Amino acid sequence: MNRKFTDVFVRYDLRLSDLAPPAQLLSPDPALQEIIDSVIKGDPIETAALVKKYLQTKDPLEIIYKALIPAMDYVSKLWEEQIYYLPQTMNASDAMQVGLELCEKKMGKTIEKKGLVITHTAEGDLHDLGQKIVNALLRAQGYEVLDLGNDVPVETVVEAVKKHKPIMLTGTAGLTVNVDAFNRISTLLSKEGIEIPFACGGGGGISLELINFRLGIYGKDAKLAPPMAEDARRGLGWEEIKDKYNH
Ligand code: B12
Repeated sequence: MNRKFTDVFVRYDLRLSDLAPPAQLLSPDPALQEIIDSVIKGDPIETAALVKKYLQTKDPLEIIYKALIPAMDYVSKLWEEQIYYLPQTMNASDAMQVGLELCEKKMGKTIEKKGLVITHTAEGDLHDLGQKIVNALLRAQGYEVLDLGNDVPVETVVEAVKKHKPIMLTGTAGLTVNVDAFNRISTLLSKEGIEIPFACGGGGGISLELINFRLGIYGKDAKLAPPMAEDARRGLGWEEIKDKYNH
């Protein structure tokens, strides 16, 4: 009997997959390169073990900026080039998160992030895979992400925005009918005088024509989330960002 429970949950299809690209040399330091490889491979257990090992001799910031972030940057490129699919991207993101948390624990504080983005999947909607990719790509680019989950009531989203004051809000949905929830969020935020960009995306049931409400910006692909957040961070208003992306 297999008593190693960590083996039970291993995705052997991914482990054996020949989709995995050849190891990419991103650091001249073999220790950092080992961490990079484990993140690209998407193995959170290995990443945790390596980060713990190298934290004994290395500065946590060096591990973050010279291994974890470049590794995830590379994974973002693999996603954009459609070499990596959802499972590989999510596994890599999990590995990076685990490593980041260990480094931050060692430092006793979190690293300075570029800005906070709140993400959610619409009220009534369970299609949250797009949101998970958005989270991963934003985190890879140094943004702090507050993930409210799926099927999030409109009021909860509005309360979270009021409380945490993000630079941008995102919404994901699969069902056409749930665009109404985005619309209600936009109305409630506008009533409160909160004018942040609200980037909305989703497959199947969601299209550019539906994202026609105030604050609403259409995101066809998750890879657009980091440049949109960058625009928000640089101080562009929702209308300017909408002009850039809604076509
Ligand atoms: C997987 C799936 C499910 C899974 C969802 C699992 C999960 N955890 O997400 C399950 C089985 C639960 C499901 C259930 C249902 N589903 Co469904 N589902 C799908 C399917 C096949 C794929 C969706 C998906 O995950 N794609 C992969 C992800 C990665 O893509 P994505 O979400 O589109 O995100 C991408 C972009 O949209 C964008 N993006 C997304 N969010 C954001 C945000 C920002 C800021 C940016 C920039 C970009 C961005 O980036 C992502 C990639 O780069 C679609 C078909 C389709 N063509 O979309 C139907 C689909 C969405 N489902 C549909 C339906 C009808 C249902 C059900 C009602 C079926 C039923 N009768 O029970 C239920 C409803 C459940 C509910 N309340 O939500 C319909 C919707 C039709 C419509 N017009 O409303 C679709 C279109 C199928 C169809 N052709 O009829 N479904």
